[in-house]
Amino acid sequence: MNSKAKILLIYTGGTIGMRKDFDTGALKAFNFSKLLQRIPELKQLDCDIETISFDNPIDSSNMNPEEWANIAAIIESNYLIFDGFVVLHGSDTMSYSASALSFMLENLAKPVVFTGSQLPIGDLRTDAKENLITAIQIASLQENGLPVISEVCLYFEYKLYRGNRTTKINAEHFKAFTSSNYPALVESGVNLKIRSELLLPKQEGKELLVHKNLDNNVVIIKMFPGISESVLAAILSIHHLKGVVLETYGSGNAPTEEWFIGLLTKAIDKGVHIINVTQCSGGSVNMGQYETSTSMKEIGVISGKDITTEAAITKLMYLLGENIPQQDFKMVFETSLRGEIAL
Ligand code: ASN
Repeated sequence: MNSKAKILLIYTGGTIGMRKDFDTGALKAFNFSKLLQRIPELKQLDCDIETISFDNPIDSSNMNPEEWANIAAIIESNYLIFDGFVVLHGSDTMSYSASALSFMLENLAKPVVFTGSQLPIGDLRTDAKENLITAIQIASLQENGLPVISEVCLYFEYKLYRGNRTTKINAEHFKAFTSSNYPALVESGVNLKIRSELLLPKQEGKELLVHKNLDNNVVIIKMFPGISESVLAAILSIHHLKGVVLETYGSGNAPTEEWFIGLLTKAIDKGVHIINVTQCSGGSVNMGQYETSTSMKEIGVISGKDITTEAAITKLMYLLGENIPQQDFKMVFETSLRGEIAL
Protein backbone atom coordinates (compact mmCIF):
# COMPACT_ATOMS: atom_id res chain seq x y z
CA MET A 1 0.00 0.00 0.00
CA ASN A 2 1.32 3.45 -0.92
CA SER A 3 1.79 5.84 1.97
CA LYS A 4 0.23 9.29 1.74
CA ALA A 5 2.19 11.90 -0.22
CA LYS A 6 3.79 14.62 1.89
CA ILE A 7 3.36 18.08 0.45
CA LEU A 8 5.08 21.28 1.52
CA LEU A 9 3.03 24.43 0.90
CA ILE A 10 5.29 27.46 0.58
CA TYR A 11 3.51 30.79 0.99
CA THR A 12 5.34 33.75 -0.56
CA GLY A 13 2.40 36.17 -0.77
CA GLY A 14 0.15 37.31 -3.61
CA THR A 15 -3.56 38.07 -3.88
CA ILE A 16 -4.49 34.58 -2.66
CA GLY A 17 -3.54 35.57 0.89
CA MET A 18 -4.43 39.24 0.80
CA ARG A 19 -7.17 41.32 2.36
CA LYS A 20 -8.24 44.95 2.11
CA ASP A 21 -6.41 47.52 4.20
CA PHE A 22 -9.33 49.53 5.54
CA ASP A 23 -7.30 52.75 5.70
CA THR A 24 -6.13 52.78 2.09
CA GLY A 25 -8.55 50.38 0.38
CA ALA A 26 -5.57 48.59 -1.23
CA LEU A 27 -4.98 44.81 -1.07
CA LYS A 28 -2.12 43.73 1.25
CA ALA A 29 -0.65 40.32 2.13
CA PHE A 30 -1.68 38.98 5.54
CA ASN A 31 -0.48 36.36 7.97
CA PHE A 32 -0.39 32.85 6.52
CA SER A 33 -1.75 30.99 9.53
CA LYS A 34 -5.06 32.71 8.90
CA LEU A 35 -5.01 31.54 5.30
CA LEU A 36 -5.18 27.90 6.31
CA GLN A 37 -8.11 28.53 8.65
CA ARG A 38 -10.00 29.74 5.62
CA ILE A 39 -9.66 26.45 3.73
CA PRO A 40 -10.91 23.62 5.95
CA GLU A 41 -11.33 21.58 2.72
CA LEU A 42 -7.57 20.95 2.75
CA LYS A 43 -8.10 18.43 5.54
CA GLN A 44 -10.11 16.25 3.17
CA LEU A 45 -7.21 15.80 0.75
CA ASP A 46 -5.52 12.42 0.72
CA CYS A 47 -2.06 13.78 1.57
CA ASP A 48 -0.16 15.23 4.50
CA ILE A 49 0.33 18.97 4.17
CA GLU A 50 2.84 21.08 6.01
CA THR A 51 3.25 24.79 5.50
CA ILE A 52 6.01 27.32 5.59
CA SER A 53 5.67 31.03 4.99
CA PHE A 54 7.90 33.93 4.03
CA ASP A 55 8.38 36.02 7.20
CA ASN A 56 7.06 38.99 5.26
CA PRO A 57 4.73 37.80 2.50
CA ILE A 58 5.02 39.98 -0.61
CA ASP A 59 3.03 41.18 -3.55
CA SER A 60 4.82 39.42 -6.39
CA SER A 61 5.78 42.78 -7.92
CA ASN A 62 8.44 42.79 -5.19
CA MET A 63 9.83 39.43 -6.31
CA ASN A 64 13.56 39.35 -7.17
CA PRO A 65 16.48 36.91 -7.50
CA GLU A 66 17.10 37.03 -3.75
CA GLU A 67 13.54 35.86 -3.05
CA TRP A 68 13.91 33.18 -5.73
CA ALA A 69 16.99 31.96 -3.87
CA ASN A 70 14.87 31.87 -0.68
CA ILE A 71 12.26 29.68 -2.40
CA ALA A 72 15.02 27.44 -3.79
CA ALA A 73 16.62 27.16 -0.34
CA ILE A 74 13.31 26.11 1.26
CA ILE A 75 12.87 23.40 -1.39
CA GLU A 76 16.51 22.30 -1.02
CA SER A 77 16.38 21.90 2.73
CA ASN A 78 13.05 20.05 2.62
CA TYR A 79 13.70 18.07 -0.55
CA LEU A 80 14.20 14.67 1.01
CA ILE A 81 11.33 15.02 3.50
CA PHE A 82 8.55 15.91 1.04
CA ASP A 83 7.17 14.31 -2.12
CA GLY A 84 6.04 17.55 -3.71
CA PHE A 85 6.02 21.33 -3.29
CA VAL A 86 3.27 23.87 -3.92
CA VAL A 87 4.38 27.50 -4.07
CA LEU A 88 1.69 30.10 -3.37
CA HIS A 89 2.73 33.18 -5.28
CA GLY A 90 1.23 36.37 -6.69
CA SER A 91 0.17 36.00 -10.28
CA ASP A 92 1.86 39.19 -11.56
CA THR A 93 5.38 37.75 -11.76
CA MET A 94 4.57 34.07 -11.30
CA SER A 95 5.78 33.16 -14.80
CA TYR A 96 9.16 34.79 -14.13
CA SER A 97 9.50 32.95 -10.82
CA ALA A 98 8.43 29.58 -12.23
CA SER A 99 10.90 30.06 -15.08
CA ALA A 100 13.71 31.09 -12.72
CA LEU A 101 13.11 28.16 -10.37
CA SER A 102 13.06 25.73 -13.29
CA PHE A 103 16.66 26.73 -14.09
CA MET A 104 17.76 26.96 -10.46
CA LEU A 105 16.60 23.41 -9.64
CA GLU A 106 18.68 21.06 -11.77
CA ASN A 107 17.88 17.31 -11.79
CA LEU A 108 14.54 17.98 -10.12
CA ALA A 109 12.77 14.66 -9.52
CA LYS A 110 9.71 15.98 -7.65
CA PRO A 111 6.87 18.37 -8.56
CA VAL A 112 7.13 22.08 -7.78
CA VAL A 113 3.73 23.60 -8.58
CA PHE A 114 3.27 27.38 -8.54
CA THR A 115 -0.25 28.67 -8.03
CA GLY A 116 -2.15 31.69 -6.73
CA SER A 117 -5.38 33.45 -7.54
CA GLN A 118 -7.01 36.54 -8.98
CA LEU A 119 -9.29 37.04 -5.97
CA PRO A 120 -8.30 36.64 -2.29
CA ILE A 121 -9.15 33.33 -0.65
CA GLY A 122 -11.64 35.07 1.64
CA ASP A 123 -13.66 36.47 -1.28
CA LEU A 124 -17.00 34.79 -1.94
CA ARG A 125 -16.23 34.32 -5.64
CA THR A 126 -12.61 33.37 -5.15
CA ASP A 127 -10.70 31.25 -7.64
CA ALA A 128 -8.15 30.47 -4.91
CA LYS A 129 -9.72 27.30 -3.55
CA GLU A 130 -9.87 25.40 -6.84
CA ASN A 131 -6.36 26.50 -7.78
CA LEU A 132 -4.89 25.55 -4.42
CA ILE A 133 -6.73 22.25 -3.94
CA THR A 134 -6.01 20.97 -7.45
CA ALA A 135 -2.39 22.16 -7.32
CA ILE A 136 -1.93 20.09 -4.16
CA GLN A 137 -3.67 17.10 -5.72
CA ILE A 138 -1.41 17.28 -8.76
CA ALA A 139 1.70 17.61 -6.60
CA SER A 140 0.57 14.47 -4.72
CA LEU A 141 0.20 12.28 -7.81
CA GLN A 142 2.34 9.17 -7.55
CA GLU A 143 2.89 6.09 -9.66
CA ASN A 144 4.80 3.08 -8.33
CA GLY A 145 5.92 5.19 -5.39
CA LEU A 146 7.42 7.91 -7.63
CA PRO A 147 6.02 11.38 -8.36
CA VAL A 148 4.18 11.54 -11.69
CA ILE A 149 5.44 15.06 -12.33
CA SER A 150 9.06 16.02 -11.82
CA GLU A 151 9.33 19.60 -13.05
CA VAL A 152 8.45 23.18 -12.16
CA CYS A 153 4.85 23.83 -13.24
CA LEU A 154 2.18 26.49 -12.91
CA TYR A 155 -1.45 25.59 -12.15
CA PHE A 156 -4.19 28.13 -12.82
CA GLU A 157 -7.84 27.87 -13.83
CA TYR A 158 -8.07 24.13 -14.57
CA LYS A 159 -4.73 23.83 -16.37
CA LEU A 160 -1.26 22.74 -15.36
CA TYR A 161 1.44 24.23 -17.58
CA ARG A 162 5.21 23.86 -17.75
CA GLY A 163 6.18 26.90 -15.69
CA ASN A 164 8.87 28.22 -18.03
CA ARG A 165 6.43 28.17 -20.96
CA THR A 166 3.86 30.47 -19.35
CA THR A 167 3.00 34.16 -19.56
CA LYS A 168 0.45 36.17 -17.62
CA ILE A 169 -2.01 37.43 -20.21
CA ASN A 170 -4.91 38.87 -18.25
CA ALA A 171 -5.21 40.99 -15.11
CA GLU A 172 -8.91 40.32 -14.68
CA HIS A 173 -9.95 36.96 -16.07
CA PHE A 174 -9.61 33.85 -13.93
CA LYS A 175 -7.79 32.39 -16.92
CA ALA A 176 -4.78 34.62 -16.30
CA PHE A 177 -2.04 32.52 -17.93
CA THR A 178 -1.30 30.98 -21.26
CA SER A 179 1.36 28.75 -22.72
CA SER A 180 1.24 29.50 -26.44
CA ASN A 181 4.12 27.32 -27.53
CA TYR A 182 3.59 24.22 -25.38
CA PRO A 183 0.33 22.43 -24.54
CA ALA A 184 -1.05 22.08 -21.01
CA LEU A 185 0.47 19.11 -19.15
CA VAL A 186 -2.70 18.37 -17.18
CA GLU A 187 -6.31 19.48 -17.62
CA SER A 188 -8.64 19.39 -14.68
CA GLY A 189 -12.25 18.47 -15.38
CA VAL A 190 -14.31 15.76 -13.75
CA ASN A 191 -11.02 13.84 -13.86
CA LEU A 192 -7.43 14.98 -14.12
CA LYS A 193 -6.32 14.40 -17.70
CA ILE A 194 -2.55 13.92 -17.62
CA ARG A 195 -0.65 14.21 -20.90
CA SER A 196 2.28 11.96 -19.87
CA GLU A 197 3.93 12.27 -23.28
CA LEU A 198 4.44 16.01 -22.69
CA LEU A 199 6.15 15.71 -19.30
CA LEU A 200 9.90 16.08 -18.84
CA PRO A 201 11.59 12.68 -18.47
CA LYS A 202 12.25 11.47 -14.93
CA GLN A 203 15.65 12.36 -13.45
CA GLU A 204 16.36 9.10 -11.68
CA GLY A 205 19.48 8.60 -9.61
CA LYS A 206 20.72 12.17 -10.07
CA GLU A 207 21.28 14.48 -7.15
CA LEU A 208 19.33 17.75 -6.98
CA LEU A 209 21.63 20.67 -7.78
CA VAL A 210 20.44 24.07 -6.60
CA HIS A 211 21.85 27.15 -8.34
CA LYS A 212 21.22 30.32 -6.38
CA ASN A 213 23.73 32.61 -8.02
CA LEU A 214 21.84 34.67 -10.62
CA ASP A 215 23.43 37.64 -12.38
CA ASN A 216 21.03 40.54 -12.96
CA ASN A 217 23.29 42.66 -15.17
CA VAL A 218 20.71 42.17 -17.90
CA VAL A 219 17.99 44.11 -19.66
CA ILE A 220 14.92 43.51 -21.84
CA ILE A 221 14.63 45.82 -24.85
CA LYS A 222 11.33 45.83 -26.70
CA MET A 223 11.69 47.01 -30.30
CA PHE A 224 9.21 49.55 -31.64
CA PRO A 225 9.11 51.46 -34.90
CA GLY A 226 10.93 54.71 -34.16
CA ILE A 227 13.37 53.45 -31.51
CA SER A 228 16.28 55.88 -31.73
CA GLU A 229 19.99 55.32 -32.04
CA SER A 230 20.70 57.38 -28.92
CA VAL A 231 18.28 55.37 -26.77
CA LEU A 232 19.66 52.02 -27.91
CA ALA A 233 23.26 53.26 -27.63
CA ALA A 234 22.63 54.47 -24.07
CA ILE A 235 21.17 51.12 -22.99
CA LEU A 236 23.93 49.07 -24.61
CA SER A 237 26.63 51.18 -22.96
CA ILE A 238 25.35 50.52 -19.40
CA HIS A 239 28.32 49.71 -17.19
CA HIS A 240 28.60 45.94 -16.43
CA LEU A 241 25.79 45.02 -18.84
CA LYS A 242 26.26 41.36 -19.73
CA GLY A 243 23.09 40.29 -21.51
CA VAL A 244 20.14 41.64 -23.48
CA VAL A 245 16.83 40.03 -24.33
CA LEU A 246 15.84 41.81 -27.53
CA GLU A 247 12.12 41.54 -28.25
CA THR A 248 11.94 41.74 -32.02
CA TYR A 249 9.09 41.60 -34.52
CA GLY A 250 7.46 38.43 -35.91
CA SER A 251 9.93 35.64 -36.55
CA GLY A 252 12.84 37.64 -35.12
CA ASN A 253 12.98 40.66 -37.40
CA ALA A 254 14.38 44.15 -36.76
CA PRO A 255 15.52 47.18 -38.77
CA THR A 256 18.28 46.66 -41.32
CA GLU A 257 19.64 50.19 -40.76
CA GLU A 258 23.39 50.39 -40.38
CA TRP A 259 23.36 52.13 -36.99
CA PHE A 260 21.20 49.37 -35.51
CA ILE A 261 23.38 46.48 -36.64
CA GLY A 262 26.46 48.56 -35.79
CA LEU A 263 25.38 49.04 -32.17
CA LEU A 264 24.56 45.34 -31.74
CA THR A 265 27.92 44.35 -33.26
CA LYS A 266 29.77 46.69 -30.90
CA ALA A 267 27.94 45.22 -27.89
CA ILE A 268 28.61 41.63 -28.95
CA ASP A 269 32.30 42.44 -29.51
CA LYS A 270 32.41 43.77 -25.94
CA GLY A 271 31.09 40.38 -24.74
CA VAL A 272 27.42 41.28 -24.23
CA HIS A 273 25.10 38.37 -25.09
CA ILE A 274 22.09 39.39 -27.18
CA ILE A 275 19.12 37.04 -27.29
CA ASN A 276 16.55 37.45 -30.04
CA VAL A 277 13.00 36.63 -28.87
CA THR A 278 9.77 37.47 -30.62
CA GLN A 279 7.36 39.98 -29.15
CA CYS A 280 4.51 37.89 -30.64
CA SER A 281 2.69 35.83 -28.03
CA GLY A 282 3.32 32.60 -29.98
CA GLY A 283 5.65 31.20 -32.64
CA SER A 284 9.39 31.14 -33.01
CA VAL A 285 12.39 33.25 -33.98
CA ASN A 286 13.95 32.06 -37.21
CA MET A 287 16.89 34.31 -38.07
CA GLY A 288 17.62 34.25 -41.78
CA GLN A 289 14.02 33.67 -42.87
CA TYR A 290 13.75 37.38 -43.79
CA GLU A 291 16.38 39.87 -44.87
CA THR A 292 15.49 41.81 -41.71
CA SER A 293 17.10 39.16 -39.51
CA THR A 294 19.99 37.94 -41.66
CA SER A 295 22.55 40.45 -40.36
CA MET A 296 21.68 39.66 -36.74
CA LYS A 297 22.40 36.00 -37.45
CA GLU A 298 25.73 36.89 -39.06
CA ILE A 299 26.97 39.02 -36.16
CA GLY A 300 26.27 36.30 -33.57
CA VAL A 301 22.92 37.25 -32.05
CA ILE A 302 21.61 34.25 -30.08
CA SER A 303 18.28 32.74 -31.17
CA GLY A 304 15.73 32.42 -28.40
CA LYS A 305 13.66 30.26 -30.79
CA ASP A 306 10.19 29.86 -29.24
CA ILE A 307 11.18 30.84 -25.68
CA THR A 308 9.05 33.29 -23.68
CA THR A 309 10.57 36.59 -22.58
CA GLU A 310 10.14 35.46 -18.96
CA ALA A 311 12.12 32.27 -19.56
CA ALA A 312 14.72 34.10 -21.68
CA ILE A 313 15.56 36.72 -19.07
CA THR A 314 15.74 34.20 -16.22
CA LYS A 315 17.78 31.73 -18.30
CA LEU A 316 20.15 34.59 -19.11
CA MET A 317 20.53 35.47 -15.40
CA TYR A 318 21.07 31.79 -14.57
CA LEU A 319 23.67 31.11 -17.26
CA LEU A 320 25.54 34.34 -16.51
CA GLY A 321 25.65 33.29 -12.85
CA GLU A 322 27.12 29.94 -13.89
CA ASN A 323 30.04 31.61 -15.68
CA ILE A 324 29.59 29.62 -18.88
CA PRO A 325 32.69 30.17 -21.06
CA GLN A 326 32.10 32.97 -23.58
CA GLN A 327 32.56 30.72 -26.62
CA ASP A 328 29.99 28.15 -25.36
CA PHE A 329 27.32 30.61 -24.25
CA LYS A 330 25.39 30.76 -27.54
CA MET A 331 25.30 26.98 -27.91
CA VAL A 332 24.18 26.47 -24.29
CA PHE A 333 21.50 29.18 -24.50
CA GLU A 334 20.09 27.69 -27.71
CA THR A 335 19.86 24.25 -26.04
CA SER A 336 16.73 23.23 -24.16
CA LEU A 337 17.77 22.85 -20.50
CA ARG A 338 14.37 22.39 -18.82
CA GLY A 339 12.00 22.08 -21.77
CA GLU A 340 11.83 25.87 -22.19
CA ILE A 341 12.45 25.85 -25.93
CA ALA A 342 11.66 23.54 -28.81
CA LEU A 343 14.27 20.82 -29.30
N1 ASN B 1 -0.56 41.86 -7.32
C1 ASN B 1 -0.81 40.47 -7.08
C2 ASN B 1 0.53 39.76 -7.00
O1 ASN B 1 1.09 39.41 -8.00
C3 ASN B 1 -1.69 39.91 -8.16
C4 ASN B 1 -2.23 38.51 -7.90
O2 ASN B 1 -1.69 37.72 -7.16
N2 ASN B 1 -3.33 38.15 -8.58
O3 ASN B 1 1.05 39.56 -5.91
